[in-house]
Amino acid sequence: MSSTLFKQVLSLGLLSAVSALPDNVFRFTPENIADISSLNAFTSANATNAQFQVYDDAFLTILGNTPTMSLILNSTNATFTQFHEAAALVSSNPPVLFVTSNQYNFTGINSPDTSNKTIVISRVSQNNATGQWTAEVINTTGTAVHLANGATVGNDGNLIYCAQGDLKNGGALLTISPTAPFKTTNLLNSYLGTPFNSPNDVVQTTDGALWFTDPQFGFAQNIRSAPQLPAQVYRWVPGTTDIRVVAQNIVAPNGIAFSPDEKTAYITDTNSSLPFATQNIYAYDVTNSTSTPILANKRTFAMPSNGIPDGVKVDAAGNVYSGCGDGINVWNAQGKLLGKMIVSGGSSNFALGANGQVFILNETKLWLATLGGLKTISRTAAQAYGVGGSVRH
Ligand SMILES: *[C@@H]1O[C@H](CO)[C@@H](O)[C@H](O)[C@H]1NC(C)=O
Ligand SMILES: *[C@@H]1O[C@H](CO)[C@@H](O)[C@H](O)[C@H]1NC(C)=O
Ligand SMILES: *[C@@H]1O[C@H](CO)[C@@H](O)[C@H](O)[C@H]1NC(C)=O
Ligand SMILES: *[C@@H]1O[C@H](CO)[C@@H](O)[C@H](O)[C@H]1NC(C)=O
Ligand SMILES: *[C@@H]1O[C@H](CO)[C@@H](O)[C@H](O)[C@H]1NC(C)=O
Ligand SMILES: *[C@@H]1O[C@H](CO)[C@@H](O)[C@H](O)[C@H]1NC(C)=O
Ligand SMILES: *[C@@H]1O[C@H](CO)[C@@H](O)[C@H](O)[C@H]1NC(C)=O
Ligand SMILES: *[C@@H]1O[C@H](CO)[C@@H](O)[C@H](O)[C@H]1NC(C)=O
Ligand SMILES: *[C@@H]1O[C@H](CO)[C@@H](O)[C@H](O)[C@H]1NC(C)=O
Ligand SMILES: CC(=O)N[C@H]1CO[C@H](CO)[C@@H](O)[C@@H]1O
Repeated sequence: MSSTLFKQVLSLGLLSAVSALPDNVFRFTPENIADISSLNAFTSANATNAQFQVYDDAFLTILGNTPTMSLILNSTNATFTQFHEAAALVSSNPPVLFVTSNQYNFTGINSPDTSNKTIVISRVSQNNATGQWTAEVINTTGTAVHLANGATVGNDGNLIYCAQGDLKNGGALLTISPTAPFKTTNLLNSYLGTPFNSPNDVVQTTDGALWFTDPQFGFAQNIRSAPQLPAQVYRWVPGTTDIRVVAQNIVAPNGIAFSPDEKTAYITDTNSSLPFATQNIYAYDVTNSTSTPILANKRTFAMPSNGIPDGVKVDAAGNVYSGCGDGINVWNAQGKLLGKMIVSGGSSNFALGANGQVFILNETKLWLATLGGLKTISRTAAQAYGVGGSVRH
């Protein structure tokens, strides 16, 4: 091919790719990115017309030709923040996921242990025949779950939950079976005898180890007594005394995830109460320099432009997704922003599912995005990789 012809083909290809963009996709170009007012105006005001923002054309590949974003569930009332955390997907055909609510006031109930706050876990599912979505609050049996937060699907298929604890009970890790009667089993409730602060998010690696974050949100939110441990991140081998602190010097360690090869760990740092919020995603190398994997070479992976990054997940290609103040932000493995799925008001957490599905939690709302080019790893591979444990094909 002559170079002139090649250039024509290239430019035709780009033109058709751009002119073929659906209405709900907006692609930043050197022209519009130079104008900060258009960038800011775009973030929320135009969200209903363009739920997907492309900062790098690699995001077009993830979006596919006809990305969609639809509201699949509202909570029953405006104060019931039913869709807040976890988003642990236990199956995909049809989808079933478990979500944790935010704290909400338990009206009329005097519950001094929790400052009258409650948190519930819901099972979200789709009826295969009608397509109808349902969110049902579950009642667990066994060890009580004190103010649940993040969760993952463990390598054995059980849910592994972080319980933040309350003013009487310390924080804990526990399992919940994914089917009624949702039996719970306590796994761990202290660091070698000292109660955790308020465990927030957990993920399981191939070797079975649980990696989890323990920030001090519980105390800050008046549902836990004063911290007895620094805000830090742990690695624990279930059923053993092998628990180690693997990361410190993070103000509020929150979400945690691994790259598909488990050689990189991502941890979000999220304190929005500081004059300059800590709103970073850190990357670490997972090294075998000791007999046990440890985290080394902490670096800033990304800082979202809008709000704190809360939950974090990784797709099969190693792209990193995080729930931020304007929706889900997506970076490639090198930390370059590829694009955003805009959900006005933001999202604390989400699940990457099969068939390009992304379940996006927005407090009183649950959104479903479908992206033609999103590749998540199969449940079998997820078991092997432990990446969020949140996919099954
Ligand atoms: C979004 O809306 C604002 C206000 O109407 C407008 O100025 C801006 O150009 C729009 N941005 C895009 C990307 O369409
Ligand atoms: C959720 O509520 C909004 C506005 O109140 C309504 O327009 C929408 O149809 C509802 N969606 C679902 C899935 O219930
Ligand atoms: C909202 O829903 C929650 C959960 O069902 C319930 O506890 C609460 O009382 C409701 N609040 C109002 C104002 O209806
Ligand atoms: C819960 O109740 C407390 C005390 O009455 C109040 O300050 C707070 O705003 C309420 N929170 C919500 C989410 O309604
Ligand atoms: C909890 O509710 C009870 C009964 O409504 C009330 O007396 C008490 O002050 C509340 N406690 C807090 C911490 O809001
Ligand atoms: C639900 O539907 C999907 C595809 O339509 C099918 O693969 C799956 O087996 C069905 N699941 C059940 C439980 O019927
Ligand atoms: C859970 O328990 C509550 C209170 O006992 C009850 O009202 C509710 O129906 C139960 N939910 C399910 C799904 O069994
Ligand atoms: C966030 O920072 C504020 C201000 O220093 C502090 O009061 C709060 O406890 C911190 N929250 C967490 C979860 O670390
Ligand atoms: C660490 O060693 C284990 C066992 O030899 C191996 O499976 C794993 O891939 C290694 N991890 C890294 C990050 O090199
Ligand atoms: C689109 C949408 O539902 N946005 C909501 C996300 O959640 C925040 C916090 O509850 C709301 O303020 C937004 O309206």
